[in-house]
Amino acid sequence: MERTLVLVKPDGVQRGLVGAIVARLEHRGLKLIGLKMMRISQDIAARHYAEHQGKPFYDGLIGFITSGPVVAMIWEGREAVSVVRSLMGATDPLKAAPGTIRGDLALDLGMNLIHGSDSPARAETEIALFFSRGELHEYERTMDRWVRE
Ligand code: DAT
Ligand code: MG
Repeated sequence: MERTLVLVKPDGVQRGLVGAIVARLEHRGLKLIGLKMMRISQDIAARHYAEHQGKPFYDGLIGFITSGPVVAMIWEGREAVSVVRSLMGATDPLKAAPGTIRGDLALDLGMNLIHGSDSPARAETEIALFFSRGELHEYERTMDRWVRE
């Protein structure tokens, strides 16, 4: 079963949207297996956003993601990576479709509320960057027995 890393960014925490974002992922049927509030260090931020190093928005991106606490989560489910990406909406909230988290709740390109891993391979790397094994909580839901992989 696929897993993905989700971050509620500092704007989401400060706007009181953690519950709304968690609810959307829960309601879709994804399974929450890890959750913590944390302040992202410069080191973790640089490793997490290494792909954007050198881009004009990089310094602002690192400054923003380290500016306040985030809520980090691991969600599990069938094709969880792409399911979360579609629930998030486009990177620029102005282009995000209504019905998506960014399309309904955000307006600014930097403060776009949520991070979700963009591929299964990236998800594995990001999960290892943010969570230790003991912070992942596996549990059985009755309906998991009938879920196709
Ligand atoms: P996503 O968060 O949808 O995966 P990304 O990985 O391309 O998008 O970029 C990471 C974050 O960087 C994004 O959530 C917001 C910010 N960002 C991306 N492109 C930007 C741009 N052109 N100007 C300002 N911020 C940008
Ligand atoms: Mg990305």
